[in-house]
Amino acid sequence: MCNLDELAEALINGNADKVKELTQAALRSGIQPLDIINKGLIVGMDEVGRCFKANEFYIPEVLIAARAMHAGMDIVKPLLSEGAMESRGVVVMGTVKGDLHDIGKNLVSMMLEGAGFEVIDLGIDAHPARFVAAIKEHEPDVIGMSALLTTTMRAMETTLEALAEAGLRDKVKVIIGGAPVTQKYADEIGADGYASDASTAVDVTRALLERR
Ligand code: B1M
Repeated sequence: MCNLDELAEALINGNADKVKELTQAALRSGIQPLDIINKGLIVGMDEVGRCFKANEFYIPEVLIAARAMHAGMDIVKPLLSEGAMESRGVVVMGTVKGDLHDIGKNLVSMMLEGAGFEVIDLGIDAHPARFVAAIKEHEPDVIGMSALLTTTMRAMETTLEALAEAGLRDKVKVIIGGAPVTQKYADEIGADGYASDASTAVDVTRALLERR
């Protein structure tokens, strides 16, 4: 038998082996894969986000919990029938042109995945044309841009210009973040949202999609 609260707790504790074991036990006891995700893994990751925001957890704990979440997801995802897992939305995420920092961007991506979003990761040094191409290919709800350098944050503006030139700006919401980025800058360049940390990025993404 497996209780999903126990699964969420193992995830919060970052115990990937236990998450694997409890996920398999849950499946054996007849719990549906989707319930394992929504009532176990996502519940756990939500709590990790809350702890991170409250400074009860730091970056290593979040990364370890995200790894535990992936251990469970790897088991249940292949069992979902096509379309069974209703994605909360699709996010194309990238570190902007000229910028090689990806630790924060990866953390944001993992928290979004933990919250049930599908994330398409463009990696680092993502030029505006790559965001444009990814929007055409994946039709995301949101694009997320990360920048860690005062020099590269300007690429957020040029990416928004490229989106507008391609006629795509009103097709997606845009959220930005990274150490030098501020709400003021987001307002200046016309981004739809700004988040100072990975957990807030999930809240802002949810709020942007609710408002559509
Ligand atoms: Co770089 N680096 N670095 N660096 N580096 C900084 C950013 C710097 C502040 C260090 C310093 O001088 N004190 C400085 C920037 C100065 C400035 O512009 N103001 C700097 C510099 C100058 C450079 C180089 C130019 C150094 C050189 O070569 N002379 C060079 C640039 C390379 C390039 O990008 N073109 C460089 C290179 C590197 C490494 C490759 C060595 C390495 C990156 C490795 C990697 O990412 N894989 C590196 C690192 C590790 C850092 C520091 C030490 C740590 C950054 C980090 O990962 N933080 C950093 C100094 C520091 O911050 N203490 C520094 C942890 C991470 C979880 O936080 O990314 O802020 P952060 O993400 C947070 C939030 O910002 C937010 O959520 C995250 C989690 O809460 N967030 C978002 C991030 N993205 C978001 C997106 C969102 C929403 C929220 O929505 C989409």
